[in-house]
Amino acid sequence: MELKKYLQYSKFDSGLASVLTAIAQGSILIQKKISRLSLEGLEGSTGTKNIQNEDVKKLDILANDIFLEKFQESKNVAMVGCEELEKPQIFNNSISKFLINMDPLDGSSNIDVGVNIGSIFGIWNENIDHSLNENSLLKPGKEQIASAYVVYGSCTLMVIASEKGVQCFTLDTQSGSYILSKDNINVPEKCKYYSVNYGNFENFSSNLQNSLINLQNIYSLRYIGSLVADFHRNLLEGGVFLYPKDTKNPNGKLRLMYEANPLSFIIKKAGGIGTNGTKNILNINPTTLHERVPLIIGNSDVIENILV
Ligand code: AHM
Ligand code: MG
Repeated sequence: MELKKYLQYSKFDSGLASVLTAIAQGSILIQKKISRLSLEGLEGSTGTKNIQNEDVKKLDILANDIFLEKFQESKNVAMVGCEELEKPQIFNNSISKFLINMDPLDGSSNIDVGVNIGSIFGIWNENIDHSLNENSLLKPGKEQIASAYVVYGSCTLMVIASEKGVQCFTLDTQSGSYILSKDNINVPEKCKYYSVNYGNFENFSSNLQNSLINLQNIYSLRYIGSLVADFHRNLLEGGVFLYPKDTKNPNGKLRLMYEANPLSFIIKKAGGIGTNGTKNILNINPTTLHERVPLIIGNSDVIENILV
């Protein structure tokens, strides 16, 4: 079943359906650009740094611009917070108040080397009729009404989570539409993998080092270095992804609003959990748009035994 039909058939709110359709349309344009990356001169950096002082890649900016345009066209998005923008983008033509936090291109270090990358979106609904300001986006993850991600990999997949559960759609590049390929996804009870950047091992707490030694005795290590792709594999196969705090990065690396929250919403709907080591990610009250958070996400029973 095509995404459009699925959203109608499953009686998604029409505003939310329009936001998800905008994500699908944007991602199809980005997938085309990725498949011709070097042929269109889209490899490499812009030579600028983002608000977090990270190197900005040409595809980061292109993906940002494409999704912003699609959201504006949908007229259902009032405001977007984004990894690439210091301040949120406000759309005055909006007819409803969906708020989005997005990482338009996750896994930037893998863009130029042909490895899976993705896009991540958290979706909130602003019910109260008041004007929006910079702080309107700072809502806890538990208030998301839906979240989604796209993986550009061996095929292009879009996963959405909402009150109707978690579904995966595969892009049919011939017809140019997403087709439902997995319905009602639940993380498998049996965990297979753990995913962590072992290069940071020396900087982890001794508790965490011991927990990792326990994990390595039981599970296989898989680490792509694109959160969205590591997460997707673990969601389907069973696994735990860790980007914990360490002595050099006391708040970890990943961003609460547009990486940890959307994926924690999805894993919750699939029966797992996302934590910062001590607290459920979805219960954290955000203070800034670009704040970082340690993230441990996946099979709950395994995470229960990880000490930070
Ligand atoms: P990005 O959003 O700029 O691409 O950065 C986030 C990425 C995640 O996708 C991934 O999990 C992490 O950074 C990898 O970091 P490291 O290279 O330190 O392992
Ligand atoms: Mg990212």
